[in-house]
Amino acid sequence: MPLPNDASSLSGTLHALTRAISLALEECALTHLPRTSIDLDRARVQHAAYERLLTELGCTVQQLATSPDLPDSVFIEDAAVVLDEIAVITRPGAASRRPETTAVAEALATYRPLRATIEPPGTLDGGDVLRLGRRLFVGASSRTNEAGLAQFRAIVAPHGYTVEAVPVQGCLHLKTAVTAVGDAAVLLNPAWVEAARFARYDVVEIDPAEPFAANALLVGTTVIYPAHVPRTRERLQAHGLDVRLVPADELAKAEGGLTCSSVLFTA
Ligand code: CIR
Repeated sequence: MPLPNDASSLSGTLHALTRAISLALEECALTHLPRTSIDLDRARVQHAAYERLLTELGCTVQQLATSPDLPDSVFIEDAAVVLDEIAVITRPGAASRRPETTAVAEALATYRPLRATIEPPGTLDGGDVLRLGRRLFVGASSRTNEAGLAQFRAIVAPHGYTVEAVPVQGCLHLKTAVTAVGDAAVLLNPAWVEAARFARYDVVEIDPAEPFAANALLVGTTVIYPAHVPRTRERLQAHGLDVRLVPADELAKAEGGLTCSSVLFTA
């Protein structure tokens, strides 16, 4: 099976780390959405469907436990960036999320002996890191600061990655605004990120009626996509992409998309 763009260019087993939904999910951090009530059971059913689809697509899914003091832990992507050679343990921009990284670092120790950690005053959320080949785009967002970005660049440069800072406005993370939908194709909301930054790629724009529709998860050549944004889904399909839908509107109330709920890598 082709490997996921965001995960690795190595051969081996494709792993998806996920994390259980905390009982305290309703106390999640929010930046661009009003707080609304979240149906925990419904969120769990949707998360399980997501994990099942990852399994179906060839991933070995490992779900980490959580606790009531980690409201946002299901959004595991923000705690680490796993590259072929190294795992970078982040220092999330929201202080409430910093304790999430301990268990994620422990789980990754099995797969990536080489690890580095973002240190204060740096902050970096995994949701701000978009990988396209050996190029890493990093969102300058409210969660990732200059010090975090500079540390990240210094960590990954020796492994042959280039880092490009990208301003993000109007949304939480870079990957709320743009994600990979192919080796050289991106899905993008031009209101939140400058499309010209991605001019070297094949760009699919979201339908303007669905601003949160730019977050898709690419696994191999399949695009895992939220069922609640049909207009943009039609655009992806018209582009010839293989799209598989999952229900995702409950975790979306906590400002989570599809990339957020897993860390994908090959080992
Ligand atoms: C937060 O504000 O941190 C969470 N409520 C949502 C995080 C979503 N993660 C992501 O986009 N990578």
